[in-house]
Amino acid sequence: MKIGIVCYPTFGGSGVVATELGLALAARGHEIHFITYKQPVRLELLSRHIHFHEVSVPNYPLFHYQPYELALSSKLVDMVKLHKIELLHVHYAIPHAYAGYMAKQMLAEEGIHIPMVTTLHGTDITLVGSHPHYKPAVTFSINKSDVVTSVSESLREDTLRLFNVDNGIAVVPNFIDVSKHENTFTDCQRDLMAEPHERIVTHVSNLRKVKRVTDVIEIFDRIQQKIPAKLLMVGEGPEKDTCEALCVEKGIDGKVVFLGNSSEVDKILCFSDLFLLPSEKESFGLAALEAMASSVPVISSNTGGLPEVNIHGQSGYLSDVGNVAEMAENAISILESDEELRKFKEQAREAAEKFDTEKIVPLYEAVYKKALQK
Ligand code: GMT
Repeated sequence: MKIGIVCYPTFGGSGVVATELGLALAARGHEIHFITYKQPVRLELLSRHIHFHEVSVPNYPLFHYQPYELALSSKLVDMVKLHKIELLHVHYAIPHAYAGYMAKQMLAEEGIHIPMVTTLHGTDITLVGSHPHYKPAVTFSINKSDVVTSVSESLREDTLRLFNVDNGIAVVPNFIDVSKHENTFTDCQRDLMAEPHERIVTHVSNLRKVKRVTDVIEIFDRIQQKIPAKLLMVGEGPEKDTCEALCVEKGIDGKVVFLGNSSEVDKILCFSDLFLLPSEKESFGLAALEAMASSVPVISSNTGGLPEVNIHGQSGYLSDVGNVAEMAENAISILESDEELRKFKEQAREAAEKFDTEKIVPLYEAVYKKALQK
């Protein structure tokens, strides 16, 4: 099948899922066309089955805001016609589903029918999408999609609660290639980051308020009072300065390393002992799944889709948002005993296997079939 994938090309989870999906579909023989404003970060290899088409928005002085949706919908029309794309899969409702629907209508005028699948990722619904300035357009685009999917049951419920949706929503969870995260602990450069007797605690995100990154520091502060440990903070974002200042205030800045954005998260996870994700909202928590696939147990909040991914008492522990004392206690209970840590590492990996690429990508293929029949 020839599939056009529209996504954000950045480090965010929706872009990562869209890119990994495109790569997995290409490996299964489909022809994939990524259509976005920059080559997606995880799309290193272009091949016979993988193409990238850049959307550029010409700068014109009259425009106070650049009309990206317009440029995207025009590009979609051109690419569908040129490459005979059979289906559009748009990730993140804003503005992709809206632009996709415009393209669909323009193509219909020329007698070309192209089904559109929209995947909702979370913030497009729970944060930005439900803002009154966007809500009518988001509701419209959801209802006009041929098939809508959400990355968790929790996000499906949120969408039905927040929007006037008259379209069904299928849950297709995020996925991971577990074979790529085989954690052998042989080539990990652990000693670069910590002393042999120290535990390594890791957090990966875009360091936004919604991730409650100051809770990460609070939890780690409690952990390091009981157990020798280092904290690795991976990612860039608006809360970074606040976190750095908090580490200085607590006198733990020597134990916290801010690594910035990294395309080698798997290598960092390889030598991590525990992953912290105390988010305010999280439709799925792909970062937690990546950690689990690398045999790293997860201490997280119980918000949104996290309980569908991180299984309490198995792959880690869940607590109410903001309950840093309980999160720290649970973290210490895993880290203080080698035996307990080994058990949770194994269990985390087992829980991740449910979301293996091999199991989830066929669900998307079934969704495409359904959309093509409409
Ligand atoms: O929250 C982020 O880090 C970025 C955001 C995005 O849109 O890329 O992530 C959302 O989509 C991910 C992939 O489906 C999910 O794993 C994240 O849980 C979700 N983030 C939120 O719901 C806050």
